[in-house]
Amino acid sequence: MSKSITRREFIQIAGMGLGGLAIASPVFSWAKNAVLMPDSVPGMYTRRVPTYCEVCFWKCAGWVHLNEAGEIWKITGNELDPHSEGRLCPRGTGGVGMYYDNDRLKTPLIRTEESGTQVFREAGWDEALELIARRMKAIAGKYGPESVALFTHGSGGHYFSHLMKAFGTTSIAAPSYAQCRGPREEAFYHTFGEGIGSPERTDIRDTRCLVLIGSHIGENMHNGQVQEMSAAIDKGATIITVDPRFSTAAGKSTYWLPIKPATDLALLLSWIHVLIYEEWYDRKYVEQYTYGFDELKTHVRPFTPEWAYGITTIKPQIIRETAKEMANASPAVIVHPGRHVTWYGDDTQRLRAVAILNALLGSWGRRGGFYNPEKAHVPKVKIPPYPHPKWTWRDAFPGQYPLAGLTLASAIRDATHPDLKWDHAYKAWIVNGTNLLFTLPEPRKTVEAIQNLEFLVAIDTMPMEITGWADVVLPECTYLERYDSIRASQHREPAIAVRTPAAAPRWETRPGWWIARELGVRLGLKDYFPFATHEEELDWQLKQMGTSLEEMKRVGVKKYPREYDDLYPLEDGPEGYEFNTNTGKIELYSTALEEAGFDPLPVYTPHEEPPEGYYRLIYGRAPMHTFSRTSNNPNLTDLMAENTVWVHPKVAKEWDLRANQKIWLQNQDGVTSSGPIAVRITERIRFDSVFMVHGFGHTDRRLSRAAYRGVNDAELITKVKVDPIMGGTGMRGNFVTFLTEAPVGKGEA
Ligand SMILES: Nc1nc2c(c(=O)[nH]1)N[C@H]1C(S)=C(S)[C@@H](COP(=O)(O)OP(=O)(O)OC[C@H]3O[C@@H](n4cnc5c(=O)[nH]c(N)nc54)[C@H](O)[C@@H]3O)O[C@H]1N2
Ligand SMILES: Nc1nc2c(c(=O)[nH]1)N[C@H]1C(S)=C(S)[C@@H](COP(=O)(O)OP(=O)(O)OC[C@H]3O[C@@H](n4cnc5c(=O)[nH]c(N)nc54)[C@H](O)[C@@H]3O)O[C@H]1N2
Ligand code: SF4
Ligand SMILES: [Mo]
Repeated sequence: MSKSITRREFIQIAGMGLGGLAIASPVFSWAKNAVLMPDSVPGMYTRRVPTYCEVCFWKCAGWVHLNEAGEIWKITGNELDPHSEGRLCPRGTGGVGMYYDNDRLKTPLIRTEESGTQVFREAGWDEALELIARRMKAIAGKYGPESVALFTHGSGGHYFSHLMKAFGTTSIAAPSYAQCRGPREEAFYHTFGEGIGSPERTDIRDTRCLVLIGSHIGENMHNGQVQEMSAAIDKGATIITVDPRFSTAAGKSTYWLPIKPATDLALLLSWIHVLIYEEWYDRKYVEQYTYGFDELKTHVRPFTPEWAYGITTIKPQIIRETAKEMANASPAVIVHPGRHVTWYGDDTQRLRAVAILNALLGSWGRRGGFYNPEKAHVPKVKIPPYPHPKWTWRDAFPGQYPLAGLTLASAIRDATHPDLKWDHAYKAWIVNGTNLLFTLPEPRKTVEAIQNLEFLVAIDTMPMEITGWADVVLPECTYLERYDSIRASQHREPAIAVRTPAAAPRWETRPGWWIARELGVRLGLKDYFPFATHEEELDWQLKQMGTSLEEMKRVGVKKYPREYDDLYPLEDGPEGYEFNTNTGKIELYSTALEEAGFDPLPVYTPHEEPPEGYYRLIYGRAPMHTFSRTSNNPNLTDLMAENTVWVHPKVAKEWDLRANQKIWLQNQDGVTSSGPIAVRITERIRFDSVFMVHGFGHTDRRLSRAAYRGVNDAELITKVKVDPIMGGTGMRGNFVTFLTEAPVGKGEA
């Protein structure tokens, strides 16, 4: 029996039990693993099984091909799938590497102390699950089940959320809200009465003008969206990209507006000004469907292109010209709502301005603008009602973030931190499929919150930073070794896809569905888990959807006809259309924001500027990686092994930096990067900013290919601007300077 350890040490290496396995294995080169992976000899595979990808949240459906020995060989796209159109992105193809990665978690691990040092010891499933159930019951007995919180991202979310709700807590958070797309969902909801959802309901395929504001499609490799953008370009669409960096998208654009970072709202307000005062907006649509036009017109009167020029550095002529391009394309125009939009803390208001622009252009509900998606309904089996929790995270923040539609991962972290005094407390976290030390800003605060917990369980496939802090680590098998829920995402046409195992789980790894059920049974919640196997559950659901597991294994994807013929409900200007807002209209002027005490029309406020000798830290994606989850993937590290810091030539000259020189970064609060990063000197970044790809700079040495490769942007994000409307964490107000010598205790370049 393990005793409870309160002051956790970060465990980088396995304890004795697993030690032989994990430490003795040399740095596995992909060449070595290739023994398991046959060369691609055409026609040599004998079998294929359907899956949908888990390397990112686009969830493309595909086929896993097996070779004659029955081993996983390659993954290709499913032609019937609207998310992938039969093609996978490089990460999806590289998903094979997740399965073959020998650094994977292999058995359950339990934190223990040996000769004064904390280590993990290998454990059997029974022991690990019993321990977790016992600790959860004890914590619930003492503080209530509400004191257990779940952080989750990815497919397993369904199973663990269900388990938590049955247990009696609704403190369940995904980072995809407060660290990602929360502000855009609330902004669009409070304008059009509906959110954007995923895949985004943007009709890029048929658009004549696409405006990207910090949305770097092409590096942000959401498959269907990238394919549609490329089709739109082929058909002659105008692309306008607003980005302080010359992104891949900027390279394909008619206009690149290298905006001064943090000033986008000024540009948006100015575009609104031009559309209204030049009378380039869709007058009929605005009269028929919107509320608050006169107030908006008065509000934006001062925001001329000349006003915006002084703030954004974008020339007035360009602001007018690009506004005209949008108007010419209207209504087949999309001012893209973006996806990772938690930038500067006024993000809901910035996205409100984006929504208002789209309304003025008449693009919502019209072809080439925003379509009306549908999804297939997946039946749920009858289970007992969930208990009602006595408190939630909201009790820690009375009156704050009133328009947060979902739980804030950052708020649960903050409510666990010893500095926040309130009536309740979080005592245990279950963390599934999210590497919180990379994902949440202010990672030190995350560690301090963890130290304040009585119990931390991490469910992951890899030995990531979060698992190094856990008391119990449960190794999930990869998506290639398991069934998962039926994918029924929104799209133009409802479609479903299934994921089925292409191989047995390697080592002692298990599917999330099984882990959640086994825990449920041990917590006395068996009635909530009526099916003994996931296959049975899927088959039961599929049969009610007019198919079966057996059929789905053959086709992988099935399409359903739309229930209503309303893909573009506002195309012909129907009378009496009701929006799901307080006024039943598209709210240019938001009554909900006004009621909650916020500006009903977006107001520009200047943001802090980098101090002398510092540069704004901006970050983004690379096409061949997803966050921190792929940085040890043998196939994908072959394509890109680490990140670099992009520096403008003028700045490099001032600092006497050479290309590929390894430097350390230090931020405005004196926090220095854990390791060095190579300099990339390029005109593609503004002189006032530096850029890096998120997801590198791992510090867990159990990741043999990723440890200390590049820098983790999150560790330099120590200042956060929280959106008062919905709690999104604005992360782009951090500034860095360069250290060319190794700081004390940080090793060599
Ligand atoms: N600094 C900074 N922070 C950010 C961002 C940024 O760009 N910069 N981006 C933000 C955005 S947009 C988002 S959406 C979030 C993303 O946040 P996360 O989804 O937390 O991102 P990852 O770093 O990929 O962490 C995923 C974790 O899941 C594990 N995992 C992978 N597959 C499986 C599986 O099948 N089962 C289980 N159980 N685990 C699995 C991985 O090993 C890894 O530990 O981060 C946000 N935070
Ligand atoms: N390959 C790959 N694709 C992915 C992911 C991945 O991990 N890998 N993650 C997916 C997920 S969950 C998300 S949320 C999306 C995120 O993808 P997006 O929503 O497209 O992008 P962001 O990460 O917010 O933005 C990065 C871009 O914003 C620019 N930028 C920085 N500051 C400013 C500013 O002040 N103003 C303007 N206008 N631009 C600025 C940066 O230069 C960069 O080009 O990507 C998705 N697609
Ligand atoms: S876009 Fe790429 S990584 Fe994302 S689900 Fe599709 S194939 Fe996988
Ligand atoms: Mo995201």
